[in-house]
Amino acid sequence: MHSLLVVAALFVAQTPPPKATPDDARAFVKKLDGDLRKLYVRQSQAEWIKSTYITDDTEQNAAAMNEDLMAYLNQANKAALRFKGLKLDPDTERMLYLLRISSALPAPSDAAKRTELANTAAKLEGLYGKGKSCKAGKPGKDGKHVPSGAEGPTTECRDLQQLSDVLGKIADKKKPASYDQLLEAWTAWHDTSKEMRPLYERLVTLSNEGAKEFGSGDLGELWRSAYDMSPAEFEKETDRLWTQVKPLYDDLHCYVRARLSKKYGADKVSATGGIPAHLLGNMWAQEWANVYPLVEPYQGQASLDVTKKLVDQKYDPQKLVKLGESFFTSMGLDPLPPSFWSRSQFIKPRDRDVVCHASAWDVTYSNDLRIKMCIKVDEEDLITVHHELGHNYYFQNYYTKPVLFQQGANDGFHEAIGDALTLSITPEYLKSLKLLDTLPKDEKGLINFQLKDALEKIAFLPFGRMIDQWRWDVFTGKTKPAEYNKHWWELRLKYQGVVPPAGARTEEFFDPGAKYHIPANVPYMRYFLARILQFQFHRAMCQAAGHTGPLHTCSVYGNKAAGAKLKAMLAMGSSKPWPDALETLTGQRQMDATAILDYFAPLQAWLKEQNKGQQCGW
Ligand code: X8Z
Ligand code: ZN
Repeated sequence: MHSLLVVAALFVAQTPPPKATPDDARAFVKKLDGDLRKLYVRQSQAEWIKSTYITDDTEQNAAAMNEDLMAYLNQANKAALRFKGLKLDPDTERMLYLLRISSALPAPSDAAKRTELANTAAKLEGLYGKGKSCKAGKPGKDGKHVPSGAEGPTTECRDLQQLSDVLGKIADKKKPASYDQLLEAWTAWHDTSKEMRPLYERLVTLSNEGAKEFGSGDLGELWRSAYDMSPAEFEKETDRLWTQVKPLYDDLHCYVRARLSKKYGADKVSATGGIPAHLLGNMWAQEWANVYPLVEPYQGQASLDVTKKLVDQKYDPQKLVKLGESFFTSMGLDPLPPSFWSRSQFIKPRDRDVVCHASAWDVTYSNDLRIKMCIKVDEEDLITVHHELGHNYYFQNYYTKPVLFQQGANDGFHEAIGDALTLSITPEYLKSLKLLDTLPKDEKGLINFQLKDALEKIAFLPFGRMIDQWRWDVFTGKTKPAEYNKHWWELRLKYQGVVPPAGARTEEFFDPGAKYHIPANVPYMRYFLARILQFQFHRAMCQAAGHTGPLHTCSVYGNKAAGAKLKAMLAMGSSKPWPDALETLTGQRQMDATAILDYFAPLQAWLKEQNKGQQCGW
């Protein structure tokens, strides 16, 4: 080779790439914001259409938009690596951090795999939304047998709503569901998720590959990286919080089990083991309010049946949402925009499949607020409406920020806002709305009210903690596909003290898929955090409102000072690490379960008395 050429080649090989500067990083995140905004808007429009009208076309359309977004995020994350180690201004630094953790479903750079991942994810959520249990083979009009799977007027299908209604009737005053009906409804729904299993396996494999390219060991680790601390520290945090609240859960479990064992007999509900999952009034045994009449502490107290009042007073879905909005506006927050009322989905359309699982949206990232629900007029959905509006009010207060800052301080914050306000739905507030006739007056009334509350809030805690434990174990590979169901039920027992109805559930089934967030790939630890955080938020708002009595007696309805404090935190979005946001509202920098324990202190003391002499635990 000519010597001059050798020198030139050496020069080329040895010149390091130009070093990225902080200015480059700033320009990068500016462009990122513009690009992401376009991609996010297109994606959420496609998602909205799909979720409110599930067809093969809308599914593919949404999958295609997701694919584009995934491709962009994959390359943007790689491009951002060149800013590693640079001293950057806090906003730029934070956006680069948020970019890395922004996707719950990171895709590999291989285009074919990315397409497969996007299609798989869309199919899984679609399967859940379309899930029905059909009984074919009933006699047709002419008395002939209708073959299994045949669609037609004699094929009777029930969707999640209908099957959940059966479970919810465990303690119905007029016509309670029998043990066998409960078992049948539970089994019918849990059979619908069988076919998700191979798709879920692929989702795990492909998204894990994506997570590795994003610099995490597996997808669970990437999810655990989203809390301004190391993944290992976050796992410890969740354990610390769970340890704080577990004794209260154990007391509740012990009391409820004893009552159910008495009702159904020790052969059906063992006095010392786990509670069968179909006997807690909810498809997933995650919230137990429907068993309240079976476990009511004191008979003959003021009725707490809000559902009956809502129906008597002719509430409709719109009116229920208006009631929710009025709570927020009473605290000085703005009304929802007119487009909210015309664009939301409040009721289940008669003629098409939709994703009924409730959600809240800002479709264009610019105050285009909506909720998507299939509202029933009952107490459960009154609470869910407040929950969803909490999301909308977060959106409303940060929509002027860069898109990467348009998120909760962490995802648990987002889930906790509406719930925090529902803690102010006290008997006094309900009475003022004529949704209760009389106030629970003495200690007995208080215990009834708190027990009903705890069946929602406390019963949920171990469920909230276990779901992602299962996924974390699946994503690391500790749990292999051949043990999906086995591990699911191990964790259900370990955390919740719940067992599968009628014996073991084999690997023929895929019971995790019967819970929306698994096929929809929504991380779940957020709900566990939210159950703790909401009480912390409530305590802080009560302090701002000048409340001095016990925490469970406080309502911040109508309190502008509490509203202003809340608003200040909401407006931060995810622009600062979450401890900063928490401090803005509460003065604390740590998540802390003492507020939820304080709130339920009267009930816990009472439960301890009731459980005396019982062998608690399982
Ligand atoms: O999924 C939800 C909300 C939408 S973010 C309706 N929740 C969890 C669930 O239903 O499992 C709220 C409580 C827990
Ligand atoms: Zn939510």
